Amino acid sequence: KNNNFYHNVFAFSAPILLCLYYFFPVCKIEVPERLTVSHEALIKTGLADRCISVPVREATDADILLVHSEEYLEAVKKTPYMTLEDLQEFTLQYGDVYFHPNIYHCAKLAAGAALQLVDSVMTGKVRNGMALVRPPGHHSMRSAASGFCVFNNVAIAAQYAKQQYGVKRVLIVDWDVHHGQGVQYCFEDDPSVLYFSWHRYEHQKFWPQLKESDYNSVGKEKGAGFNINVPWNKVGMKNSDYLSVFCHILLPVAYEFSPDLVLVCAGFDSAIGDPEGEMCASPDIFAHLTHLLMNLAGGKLCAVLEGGYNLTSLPQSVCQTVQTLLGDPAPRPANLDGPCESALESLHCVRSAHRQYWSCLKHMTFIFTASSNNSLLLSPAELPTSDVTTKRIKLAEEEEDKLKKVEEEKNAEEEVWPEPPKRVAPAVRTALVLPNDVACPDGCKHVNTSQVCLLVLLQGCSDVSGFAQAVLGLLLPLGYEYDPSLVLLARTPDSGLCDSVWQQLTGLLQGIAQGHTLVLMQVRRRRRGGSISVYLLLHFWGGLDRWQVF
Ligand code: Q9C
Ligand code: ZN
Repeated sequence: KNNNFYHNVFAFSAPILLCLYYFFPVCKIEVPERLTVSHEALIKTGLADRCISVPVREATDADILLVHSEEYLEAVKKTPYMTLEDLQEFTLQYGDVYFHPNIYHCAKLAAGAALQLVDSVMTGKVRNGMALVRPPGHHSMRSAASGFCVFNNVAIAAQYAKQQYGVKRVLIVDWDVHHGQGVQYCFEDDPSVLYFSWHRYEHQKFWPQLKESDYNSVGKEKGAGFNINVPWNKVGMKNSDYLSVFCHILLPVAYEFSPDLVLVCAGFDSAIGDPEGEMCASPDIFAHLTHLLMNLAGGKLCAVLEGGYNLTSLPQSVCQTVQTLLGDPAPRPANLDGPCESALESLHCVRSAHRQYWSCLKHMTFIFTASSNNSLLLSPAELPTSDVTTKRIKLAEEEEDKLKKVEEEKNAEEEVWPEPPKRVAPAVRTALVLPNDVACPDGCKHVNTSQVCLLVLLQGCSDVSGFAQAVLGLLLPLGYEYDPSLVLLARTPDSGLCDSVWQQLTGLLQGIAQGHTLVLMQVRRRRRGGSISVYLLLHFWGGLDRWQVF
C-alpha cells in the first residue's frame, strides 16, 4: 500500500501540494493500479486469505550496496528533495525511468520486501512466496536506473541470500518479457548465480536493444555458462513456446545446477494482452512455469513482481502464480501445438551456445521421427542449421515484421482471451491406500480403494542424468502434449530409481492432468501381481478420455 503513495498523494493532500506534484513526469503504464488490481484479485479469489502476509521493511544502505554503487545510492537519496527541474534533469541521464519525489522511499520498500520474503523462506517461516512490489528492479544497474527500475530488487535479494544464509547456488528465472540486463551485468562472472532470461528481442530491434541480450552472451570468466539468454525474435509467442524452452533448456540446466534457492523476476508482460510484450501466452501458463520451478531447491522459491501492464491480464497471471505456490494443481494447459519456427530457432541457438557448459545439453538425445512440426518434442531435423538459412530467415522476418508491426501495436491491448477457469483444489490433497495391516503415517488419510486416474512406467534406468534428460526432454513434453486426465505412476522395486529421483518425477508430472496422480508402489514379493494390477486398473478406467502407458 505504501507503494502507491507517490501517485495517490493527489487524493488526500493539500491543494498546494497538488500543484507541485501534478507536473512530475509519470509513466503511462507502470501505474499504481498494477498493484491494487492484483491485490484485489487475490482477495476476491480467496487466495489472499490462504497466504501469510509478511510486513515489508525498507532496504538498508548496506542491502542496496550489495548491488549498487555508493555514488548512485547517494544520488537517488537526494531525489526526494529535488526541485522539478532537477528531477527532470536527473531522470534524463537514464533510459525510461520516472523519478518522483517519493520513488526513493518506494524503491527501498520494494527491495526490502524482496529481502523480507527471502528471510521468511530461508528461515522456514514459509515455503515460498511472492512479493508484489513497484517500482520493478531487473533493469537497474550498479550505477544507473533503467526501464522503470531504481534498485535491482532480485539481484539484491540474491546477494543477500548468499551473504546472510550462506546459500551456495541461486537460480534466477526472469520470465518478464524484457531482458533484465541489470541482473545479467551483476552476475555475469559469478558461477554461484545462474541467470536465465527470455525476452522480446527481434534481432536487437526491441528495447533495450542490446547486443548482450542475445543467446551468445553466456557469462564471463568463471561465470561462463551461468547466463542464459533466450531471445524471442518475433512477437506472438504462445504457451508451447514457453513450455518448450522450459523443457529443453531451463529445466535440464537447472537440475544440473541444483540451486539452493530459486528467485523469479516475475514480470507478467510476457502474457497475452500486454502492450509491451505483444505475446500470446495465456495467464494460466504461469501456473505451469511456477509448478515446474517449485520442484527445485526443495521448493524454496521467491517470486518478485517486475513488469506486467495490462490491468486485466496482470491480476489473472498473479493469481495463477500465487495459487500454484499455495500447492493447488495447475489447470489444463491450453492449445499446446509445439513451438513456432522462430522459437525453435532460438531454442537451437541457445542449446548450441551452452552445449559446452552443461552436460545435459551435450548429447542430442531427441532423435524424433517425422515432421513433428506441431510437437513439443524437439526433432533435430527441423532445426535450421546453416548461417545462410539463418540469414535468409532473418531477412524474411524483417519484411514480415514491418508489415505486422503497426497492426499488432494497435491490437495488443484489445486482445480478448477467456478468463482462466476457477481452480478448485480437493479438500484432501494426498491419500494413501495401504494394506490392512500397515499403519497410516501421520498426516495421511486412509481411503477406500475406489479412487481415481494416466500411467507412467519407467524401468531399468539407473543413470540419473540420462534419466533427467528423458523426463524433462521427453516425458514431460509428451505428457503435456497428450493432456491426459490422469497420471498413473508405477514404481517397481527393480526400477532402479532412487527416492529423490522418484520424488522429482512425481512432482514434475503433477503439472499434468490437473494434478490427478495415482502412484502404485509394488513390494518385492508381489512384483508380478503389481504389473498386472496396473493394466487391470487402466482397463477399469477405460472410460477416461485419455490415458497412456510410457
Ligand atoms: N518507448 C519492465 O517491464 N520502455 N520494464 C521501452 C520505449 C521501457 C519495462 C519502450 C520498458 C521497461 C520492468
Ligand atoms: Zn518487462
